[in-house]
Amino acid sequence: MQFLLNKIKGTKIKNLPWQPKPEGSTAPVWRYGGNPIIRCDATPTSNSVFNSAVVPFGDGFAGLFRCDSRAVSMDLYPGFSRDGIHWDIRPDPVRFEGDPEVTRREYRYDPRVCFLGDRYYITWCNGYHGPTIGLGYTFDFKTFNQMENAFLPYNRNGVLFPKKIHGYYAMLSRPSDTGHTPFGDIFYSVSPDLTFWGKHRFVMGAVHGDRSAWQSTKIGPGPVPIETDEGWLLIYHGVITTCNGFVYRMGCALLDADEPWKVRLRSRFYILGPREEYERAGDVPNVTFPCAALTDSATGRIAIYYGCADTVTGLAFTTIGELMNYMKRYPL
Ligand code: BMA
Repeated sequence: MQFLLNKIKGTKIKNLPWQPKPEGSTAPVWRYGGNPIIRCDATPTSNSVFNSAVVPFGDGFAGLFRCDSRAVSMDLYPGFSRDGIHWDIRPDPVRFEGDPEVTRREYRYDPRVCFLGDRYYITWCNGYHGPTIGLGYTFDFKTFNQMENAFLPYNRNGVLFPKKIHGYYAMLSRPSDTGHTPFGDIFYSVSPDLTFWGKHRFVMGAVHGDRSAWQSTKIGPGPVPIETDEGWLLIYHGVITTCNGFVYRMGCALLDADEPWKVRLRSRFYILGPREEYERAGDVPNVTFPCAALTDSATGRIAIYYGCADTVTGLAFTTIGELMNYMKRYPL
């Protein structure tokens, strides 16, 4: 059963990385054949390179990569690519300019990058007496400015919307605890200036019970929401607690265009989960964790970048039509 052909709004990316869906596949998302695209030792000191954020930049792409070092410290490293598949990740982490109280580094991980107005904004999980949402910007991925942390600790997974909504900057986030957080729902907050955040709204939560157990422990926003003709398409992660620990999979939802805390559609089934060896085995087994999506408005194609088992970076593909059909066919 096919539904209406939906459209992605926004820019065209002519050189979006892409492979067609394998013949006979019934999955809404399929992996790049050359996965993982970034190995754990991509920089001279890295132990692992995973939950990472990429955007179109110049003739190619740029991004910030979560590299855990061989001291097993967590930081963000800039990287550049011509094709979105082969990446040159710089050997040194970003250095932020800004108020020393805020730039004082405890740890940084799980970046998202969002082009908005004239610059690339960066959000990440920032250590400041516990995890909170760090916020900064760059124009060139060479110099970086840090702003105030968006929220009080504790929070992970802060994701900006790529345009202002009713005149306000808008962000999804997932309040947490200081540990590995056995709970977690997604909230929406707005700000007039990217410093003061408020009007917090509940968006959606973990699904308790058996109906959609892959997202029964916690959920968190993934890539920057994708603007479509029907609302905001959100790819997110969902977690179940098993006897061997957490398992991280991906799902998707459609948020209202004007009031994005209202969920219009949400998939009951996950769209991608740990299946391949590099997703199943690594420093943290059974994790597929999306942090970025490149989209092409001309074709409706979507390329998802995701961390695999907290060790390497994978690439997967889908289209707006695939995800909309899946949500409408298998609604929560
Ligand atoms: C979360 C974050 C992610 C990580 C996941 C699985 O709390 O630390 O970066 O991928 O756990 O370990």
